[in-house]
Amino acid sequence: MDNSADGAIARLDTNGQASLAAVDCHVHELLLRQERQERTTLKLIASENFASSAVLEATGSIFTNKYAEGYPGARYYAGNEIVDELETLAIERLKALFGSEHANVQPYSGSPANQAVYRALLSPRDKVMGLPLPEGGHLTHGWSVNFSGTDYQRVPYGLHEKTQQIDYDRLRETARRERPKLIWVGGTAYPRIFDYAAMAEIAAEANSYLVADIAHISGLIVAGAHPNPVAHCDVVTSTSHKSIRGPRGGFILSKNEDRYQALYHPTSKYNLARRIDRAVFPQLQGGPHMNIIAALAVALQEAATPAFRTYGHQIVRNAKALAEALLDRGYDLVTGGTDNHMLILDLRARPLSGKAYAERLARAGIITNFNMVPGDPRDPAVTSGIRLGSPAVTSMGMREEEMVQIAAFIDLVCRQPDDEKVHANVRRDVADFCAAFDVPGVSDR
Ligand code: DSN
Repeated sequence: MDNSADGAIARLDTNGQASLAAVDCHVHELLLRQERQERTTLKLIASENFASSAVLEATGSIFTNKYAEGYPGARYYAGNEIVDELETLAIERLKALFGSEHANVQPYSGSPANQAVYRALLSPRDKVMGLPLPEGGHLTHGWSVNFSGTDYQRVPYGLHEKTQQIDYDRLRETARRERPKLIWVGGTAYPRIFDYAAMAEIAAEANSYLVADIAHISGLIVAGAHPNPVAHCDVVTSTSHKSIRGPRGGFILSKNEDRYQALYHPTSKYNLARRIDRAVFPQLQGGPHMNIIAALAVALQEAATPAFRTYGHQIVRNAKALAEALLDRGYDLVTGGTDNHMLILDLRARPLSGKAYAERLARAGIITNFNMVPGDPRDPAVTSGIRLGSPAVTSMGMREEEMVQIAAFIDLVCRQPDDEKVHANVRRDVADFCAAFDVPGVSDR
């Protein structure tokens, strides 16, 4: 086979059908290596999952080729009748699943979705309340190095010192005093249920917009394993690739009307839904990624099934089982456990940093991310914690008993962090352990 660049281009030019292996053996080889990694390691990153083969097929489809700036029925390019149907299908499925009045499926991911919320609701320098990153919040909820922390006034709210859960009383006091225009509820490292009803009361008292970021938990919400914030919030944002198991993208749900239109947007001729849409396009983005929107529609179809409901509840059962097994082995967990899909190991009492443990675990085939813990004395690039999540291993079909074994693997490595033989043995055992399970989108292709 002629694998030279010239040979590859010639084949592509003649029929446009050459396979990846024929066109680019380098990328193909990397893909095979990544596939092998996905099949033989434990993916415990709380924000990752395995998209199904159907979702991957739509992601890699010819919808990649279509430019469709604008919205269904109002595009800036011709030939969009089919993708109009496609985008409308995704929107309608999303509205039905979450019970939302309005949906926008064009954000390229979670951070752009959140950026659109700022554009639609606020003016630069307005006050924004959010959970700080070290306490489990997200960069875009007002963290200092992010646009949300530099272009807006940050008013952080925090955790209760003892419970390490959101201190709603203190939050209420701060909101009354500061009167932020927007309050975020959501995060990336918060292992408990969010009390949306309490947050809605607090936001109403302070004339604040309430925006839920459900990127991590959207799959749990659809499955009924976490409360749905839609009724309580003005806007809800999410990524589409975490627990909801779709392609890498984002979406925004909102009410149609703005309850603070007269107060904050008296001269705008657009209601809340239109302002969200206009913030996404044309203010921030260009053409939507129609292949991703197609894959989102597929994922939403999958998420509407009874099997997905079972899956969502099993995610939580697995996270709780993993938490219990680690507590039994003497580990400290932020908040002492979990109500959702993730747990945060607090390693401050142990000799190494979160980063060092995460690196050792990765050598043993256990893929995690190092993470700040509340009150962390270490830098965000080092940290004293590790975040673990159950969505991906639950997609492989693992249940509570496998979580007990995973805790044993983690413990073996963390007890002997500098013993490379232990890492190698656990790596082999983890691969054998994973071989008994299917990996959606990988082993079924
Ligand atoms: N990177 C995401 C996560 O891992 O939670 C947040 O943006």
